[in-house]
Amino acid sequence: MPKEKTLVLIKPDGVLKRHIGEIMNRFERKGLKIIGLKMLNVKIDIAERHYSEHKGKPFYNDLIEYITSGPVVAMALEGIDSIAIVRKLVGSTDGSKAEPGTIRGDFSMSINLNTIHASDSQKSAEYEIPIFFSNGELLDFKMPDEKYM
Ligand code: FUP
Repeated sequence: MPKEKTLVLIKPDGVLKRHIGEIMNRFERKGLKIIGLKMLNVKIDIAERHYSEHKGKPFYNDLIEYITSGPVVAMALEGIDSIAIVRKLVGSTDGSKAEPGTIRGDFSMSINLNTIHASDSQKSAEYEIPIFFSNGELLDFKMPDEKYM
């Protein structure tokens, strides 16, 4: 399995309910490496690029309005098979149905305020990461425990 990079956004409900630390802790304790990190207010043009695949869907306008409504934490995570592993930790889209123990299952009760975004494929990760991070903002370093991962 190759090392992959994936994009995670802690959405405004996750930030405003003070879950940043707990969510990041779940990724770290699993063994994922944080290689990029920032907090930002997402501007409309960035939101539209990020969610371009959903343009025209009934929930699109609410989605854009929501992701631009408050602070977001963006992070790039790296690890072997990290895209699938992160999606598993995140849980299914609708917080009201997501399994307990997953981030959405533990912190969200709805599909629209579902606390977190994570890239769903290699293609999405390659599209999404550069929307939030320039090359120079992604760090290349080794963790001392990588041989145990
Ligand atoms: P996910 O990959 O799990 O984030 O889910 P999708 O890519 O299908 O949807 C992107 C975002 O659109 C979700 F995080 C929440 C929102 N959404 C709705 O609000 N209503 C829907 O019916 C589907 C998605």
